[in-house]
Amino acid sequence: MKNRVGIIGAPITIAQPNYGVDLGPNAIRYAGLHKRLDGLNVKYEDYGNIDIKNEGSNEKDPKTNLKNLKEVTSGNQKIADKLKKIKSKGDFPLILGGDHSIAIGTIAGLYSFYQELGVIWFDAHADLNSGETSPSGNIHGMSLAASLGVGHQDLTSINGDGPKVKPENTVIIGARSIDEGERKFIKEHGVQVYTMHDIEKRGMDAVIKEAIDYLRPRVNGVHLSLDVDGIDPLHTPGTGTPVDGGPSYRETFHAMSTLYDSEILTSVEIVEVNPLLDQRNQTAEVATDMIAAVFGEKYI
Ligand code: 6HN
Ligand code: MN
Ligand code: MN
Ligand code: MN
Repeated sequence: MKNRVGIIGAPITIAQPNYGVDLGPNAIRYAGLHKRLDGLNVKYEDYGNIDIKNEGSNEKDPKTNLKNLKEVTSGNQKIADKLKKIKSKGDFPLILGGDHSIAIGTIAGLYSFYQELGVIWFDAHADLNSGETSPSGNIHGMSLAASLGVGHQDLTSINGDGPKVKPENTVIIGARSIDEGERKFIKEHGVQVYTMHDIEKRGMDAVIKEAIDYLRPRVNGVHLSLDVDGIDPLHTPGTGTPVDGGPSYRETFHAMSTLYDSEILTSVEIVEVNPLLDQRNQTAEVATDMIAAVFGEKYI
């Protein structure tokens, strides 16, 4: 990575029900993020955390079936603005969440720079719900749909109306908990999904390489959105919506390392680290290991 890395903490928590995910950015810093980047000779500027107001009623709005829409929207507006600022300086964005709703803001901000943005969504979930389909009303389960232009107008119109990424430029990896409405969405819109079945059958190496080869000719930038619940909760218990049966530490590290080698990424975000649900900050440490891998750390 030749550009300087611009680190931003994006501590939104109210797009899901567990408090503590706002502490994710600092937990990752405490786990040694700066030292790891220093060790890789990666230049960076840490811009600290965006000032987010995490106060909402936490009640589903009976009309929209959404919780805290106004607050999640304004937080993501701030994230989009910050993204634009640091991209204008030429930085490579590294965003630390925060719950997964922050992807709405990061991808909206990136849209100003990449009209053909590719997205790799590494997650146990598809995050393709909307008010109509969501079983929970939690907006962190709707962030990919909103980025694709589907969902409440407030969410889809951050940094300009409409889709910020195309379904054919979107790849989900690691999915194993997909809601009924999300299944329909995938079929209708043609998002590329590698579930755990594909990973089990073909191996992570084949899957990540196919994803890279698929995206490379189609896009002019690739954003990695890494939800730590994508990794098996044996390694990352400190997260709000863990799902058993995910890729191991080894498989995930290999995927990150292969992404580094491919030189395809233009931004990275890591989300859903919740130190209050964790044991001895282990989830932030694993998250930091994965960030190190994606910025070039090798075994030897
Ligand atoms: N995440 N599909 C569930 C929901 O409530 O919509 C879980 C969402 C999890 C969100 O992975 O960021
Ligand atoms: Mn997610
Ligand atoms: Mn998830
Ligand atoms: Mn370690």
